[in-house]
This record gives sequence, structure tokens and C-alpha cells, in this order.
Amino acid sequence: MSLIKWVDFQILGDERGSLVALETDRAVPFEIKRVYYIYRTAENVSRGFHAHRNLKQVAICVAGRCRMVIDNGYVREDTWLDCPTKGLLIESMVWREMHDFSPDCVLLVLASEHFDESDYIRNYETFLEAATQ
Ligand code: T46
Repeated sequence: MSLIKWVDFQILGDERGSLVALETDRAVPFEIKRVYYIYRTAENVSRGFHAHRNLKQVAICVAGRCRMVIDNGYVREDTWLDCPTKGLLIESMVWREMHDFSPDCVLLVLASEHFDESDYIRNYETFLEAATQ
């Protein structure tokens, strides 16, 4: 089964343009406790390289594009994030890496928890041990 799980957002557009609303338990399958965005990523920079023990997130590229690698310890897949009406659901205990950011990329992330550094697993071997036990 694929690790790539998309959440499709309704486009509330009219002749003036498009609008997407992100609501807890409607468009997004958890209570949103935090929102952050990554932008102006320098050329050839990759980010991520960690997993979260409990955190769930939905990542949406609201401008530009980047490539997301996700890995559950058994399967590694990648996909382009390049559409403001689709979010990638990233479950807990999934390793993620972000590559190939376009200069205009704005990656918006909705998170199920407040920031907590102790929730991060930043070593791949530690992640593999925990994910495959
Ligand atoms: C993820 C991917 C998609 C905070 O203080 N608060 C926050 O809410 C976040 C997200 C980060 N930070 C601090 C922690 C670091 O000192 O900002 C710094 C950069 O964070 P990090 O190196 O973890 O950034 P990325 O781009 O590697 O990963 C981020 C998220 O941390 C992570 O949860 O899934 O984006």
C-alpha cells in the first residue's frame, strides 16, 4: 500500500480568483495546533531528514514546488508537491526529506501538535530501529 496519502481541498473560486479554506476535522483530519511555512529555500538545499514520534502533519505547496520523500522504515516513496489544492498527509513515525525546492516554493504545513523538539527522531538508524521493531 502506498504511503502517499493526499487530502483534496475544495476550491472556493469565483471570477476574482481561487480560495481554499483549511478547517480542523473537515479538510484536515486532525485538530490543527500549529501552522508554519518554509520559503526562500536556498538553491540545492534539502531539508527534513527526521521523523516524528507522535506528530501528524499535512504539507501543502501553496506556491512553486518541491519533492517530498517519505519512508516508514519498510517502504520509501517520493512525490512532487506542486498544487495548492492538495495536501500530503504525513503520519507519525514517517521519515521525511524535502528536495528540489523551486526558488518560489512556499511549503505550508499544518501540524497536530505544538512544537516539541523531543518528538523528533533526527537519526535514521534510530528511526529504523523504532519503526521496524
Ligand atoms: C517537518 C518538515 C516538513 C520551531 O521552533 N518551531 C517550529 O514549529 C518548527 C517547524 C521549527 N522550529 C525550529 C526548529 C529548528 O531550530 O526551526 C528550526 C528549523 O526546523 P527544522 O530544521 O526541523 O526544519 P525542517 O525544514 O527540516 O523540517 C520542518 C519541520 O521541523 C518538520 O516537522 O516535518 O518541516
